[in-house]
Amino acid sequence: NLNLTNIQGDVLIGMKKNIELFYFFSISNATEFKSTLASDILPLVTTTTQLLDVSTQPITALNIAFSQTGLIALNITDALGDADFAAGQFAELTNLGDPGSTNWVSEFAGTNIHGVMLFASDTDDNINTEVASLESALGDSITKVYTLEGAARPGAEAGHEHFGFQDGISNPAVTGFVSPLPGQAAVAPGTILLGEDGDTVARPAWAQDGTFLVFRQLSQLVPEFNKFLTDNPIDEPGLTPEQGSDLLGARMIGRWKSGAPVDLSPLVDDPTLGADPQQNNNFTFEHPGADLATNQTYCPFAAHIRKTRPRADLGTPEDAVHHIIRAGIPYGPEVSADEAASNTTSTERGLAFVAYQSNIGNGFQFLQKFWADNANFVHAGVGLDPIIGAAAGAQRVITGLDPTNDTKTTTLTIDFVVSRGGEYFFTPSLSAIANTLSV
Ligand code: N7H
Repeated sequence: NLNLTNIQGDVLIGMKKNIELFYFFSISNATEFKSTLASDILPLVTTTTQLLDVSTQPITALNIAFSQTGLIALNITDALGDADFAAGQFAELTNLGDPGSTNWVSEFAGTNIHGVMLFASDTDDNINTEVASLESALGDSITKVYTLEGAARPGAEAGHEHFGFQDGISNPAVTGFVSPLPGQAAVAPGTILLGEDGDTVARPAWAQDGTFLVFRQLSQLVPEFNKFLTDNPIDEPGLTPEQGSDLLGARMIGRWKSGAPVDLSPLVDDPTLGADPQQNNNFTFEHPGADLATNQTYCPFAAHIRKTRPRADLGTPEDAVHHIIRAGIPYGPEVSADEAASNTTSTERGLAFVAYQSNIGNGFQFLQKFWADNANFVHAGVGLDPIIGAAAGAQRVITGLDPTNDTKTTTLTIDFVVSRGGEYFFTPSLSAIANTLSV
């Protein structure tokens, strides 16, 4: 049984709030910081148990995580057993397909960020109040390096990311915590949590029930994406150009805007299916009478959700380790009328991407580098993931997006998702904060 009062709340179920502030800091005075960590921060750190029930959810939820340089600043020298975490994200940016650091937020370019606090609530006021109170308790023991505020999109777009697609549908079910819904991947707790069943790496005892938090600020060129869809409708008999454009978008993701998987509803959106948790994950890409290795009439091999979770393409049972729990949130304003009319982004928006896993090389990095950025995964010549696949800024060639012509290639001359960088963090258990990090 997992110790849910010891695991920070965002990891297994997310913060359950509409606004989330990522507060990146560096530590200037370790002794003072440790003392405030114990006295003021730890009592506010939200546990999994607290988030499970609406009645126990705090007004403002708080989680905290540390980079490798942050642990060193706290004089914690035990190796956590993760080379990617130890190196930091900046050292690895070419591994992720980023075209150097030109697009990186300057504060992420380096190893100066020691930690991040995640504040989540339903109003800015609540968040500002808690930030001000912690800042005053922390005094000059830390320096604010950078902040990014994410928020659910307004009205009917709530829960949808900026391209317009329902997000947060498919996360793995951690065995011993929840039972999987139909089609949901079931993973051993050790795939996400250090020191739990299924984690095969040697870890210091205090790291148990911690996890690695991958943060990425991923900007999205929404008007440009929409223009691409408008210009390249799939010419399928019976579809209007607008429906053909929607179909192209759905095939790039592998789901319609409602969340309905194209594998179950290949030609039109089906909002009832999209909203039904018993059905919206219940597919494998296998179909009677169709060859799994070649058929793309239901879902392209390159589709974002097929690249990042190939289901039956990798055989059954599903692979055990290449899974992450995603807990990101959109940031930035809605597309303005000017941006829509000019098909050009002028104000940054995107996804404050958060992924949890016990092994960054098996999790986020594997999905990005060996799957999304790999033109020959899951089959030779498939091309990159049209959403997140990156080739250091070079154009991307993708096959299979047109269900009427499997061999037709689509060339994407720009990336619709542009990495602005990020960092790798360790989200410790509450007992690790109490007994190791704050002493
Ligand atoms: Fe993705 N999108 O809107 O296009 N993602 N993602 N992602 N993603 C998913 O199933 C999106 C990113 C995964 O189990 C959905 O919850 C955008 C990175 C995985 O079937 C949508 C960005 C990585 C899944 C998006 C982005 C992943 C997934 C469908 C960046 C890892 C689950 C909704 C701006 C390296 C696959 C859902 C499964 C789903 C979008 C980033 C991974 C709509 C816009 C960087 C594992």
